[in-house]
Amino acid sequence: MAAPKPITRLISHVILDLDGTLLNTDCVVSQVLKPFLVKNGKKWDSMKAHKLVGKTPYEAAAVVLEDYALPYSTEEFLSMITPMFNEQWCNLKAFPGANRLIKHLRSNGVPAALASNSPKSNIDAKISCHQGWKESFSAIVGGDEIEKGKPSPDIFLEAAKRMNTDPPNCLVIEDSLPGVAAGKAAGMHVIAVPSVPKKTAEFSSADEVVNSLLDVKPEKWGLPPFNDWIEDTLPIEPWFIGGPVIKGFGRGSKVLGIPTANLPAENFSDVLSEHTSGVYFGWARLSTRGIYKMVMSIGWNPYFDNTEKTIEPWLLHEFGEDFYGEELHLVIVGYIRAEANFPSLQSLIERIHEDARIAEKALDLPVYARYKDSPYLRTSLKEDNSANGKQSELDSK
Ligand code: ADP
Ligand code: RBF
Ligand code: MG
Repeated sequence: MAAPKPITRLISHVILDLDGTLLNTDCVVSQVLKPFLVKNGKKWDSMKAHKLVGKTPYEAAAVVLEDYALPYSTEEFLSMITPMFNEQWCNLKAFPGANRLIKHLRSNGVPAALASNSPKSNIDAKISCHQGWKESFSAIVGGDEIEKGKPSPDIFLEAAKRMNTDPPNCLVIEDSLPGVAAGKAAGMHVIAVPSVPKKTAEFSSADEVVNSLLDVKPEKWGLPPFNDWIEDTLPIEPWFIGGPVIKGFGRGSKVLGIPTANLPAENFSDVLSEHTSGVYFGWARLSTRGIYKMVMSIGWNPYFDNTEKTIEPWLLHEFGEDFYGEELHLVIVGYIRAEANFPSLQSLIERIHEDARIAEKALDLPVYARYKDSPYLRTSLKEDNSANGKQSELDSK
């Protein structure tokens, strides 16, 4: 890894976007729009969802009306769908790392603001469902409180003003292109956390592009570092997945010399959309063989530029044979890094071996070792038809 650039900026204030940055809004958008479109004889196209990211409700509504050739005015359409959205605000999940970041800023006395294109009343409704959030922001600016929404800089300038600071002191964290443009136009530093996968190239105007909030390194900006990393790993709220081992791309062993026992990702689309791509580790159980240490990547394998998000667990044990079709249960307990591209296959392989060494060692630490006894690793998939281990999560507490 390249040596970190010397700190040339000293950030004192952070401004966070809400939808798509702290809160996973995408699922709600499709949950509301899909049935509405079906009722109107149209079919929801998830590929078009990214066009709505970062827009004000009015702009987003206009895009939907045009894309699906719906026979309503923007006002009519908004009056029909707004109540449906309002019912959903409390169901929005925080992205991994969102709570951690908000708490970190607060406990270190770094003033933070929220700046969202959503109307202020929606922001209030959304954050009221997340404990400790409202109190953590020294300013909250809604799209209805300024003249022009993002990409205009107004909203960020207003947030800085309300925090009594100047734009160059502010670090903006944003998932959308209009948001990044707004932050730069305001003369601020911007970290992009793209919510649309594989689109990092489009974010070149941002000062830094990170894969998820877990990858934000405040010390790069002169802010207090996170101190929850333990020996190159970050403990996470554990999650549980399991299923029969299926055929993958057929290149793990052949091309990399690293076999990965793939799970059917379509069975866990909900769990996967909640968790960001990256390299994780934990414990694995093969129903007829036992429990093993495991290191895995989840995502699009940038080096191979896959079109599907896959789950690639490498069990840290020599088996000497295949075990396709066997039941594999995983409990994922820690995070190592974002998935990355590499200049050569050799450097990818070396990095994966490094991940394995990190996981191997970390799993002996009590914080991670205790999950070896998770009931989920003992239950049979047949008993747990949900196959996403939701109920087992409670058991392991
Ligand atoms: P595929 O592309 O079909 O997943 P891989 O080359 O990645 O093929 O090999 C993965 C298969 O190898 C697994 O499905 C499993 O049957 C077997 N295997 C053997 N040892 C291991 C191991 N230590 N970790 C994961 N899979 C292993
Ligand atoms: N693929 C990538 O393109 N980039 C990565 O950073 C990456 N990290 C991985 C880390 C681990 C621990 C494992 C097991 C795999 C990783 N892979 C990564 C995935 C690898 O490309 C994948 O297993 C093969 O493509 C097999 O399908
Ligand atoms: Mg594989």
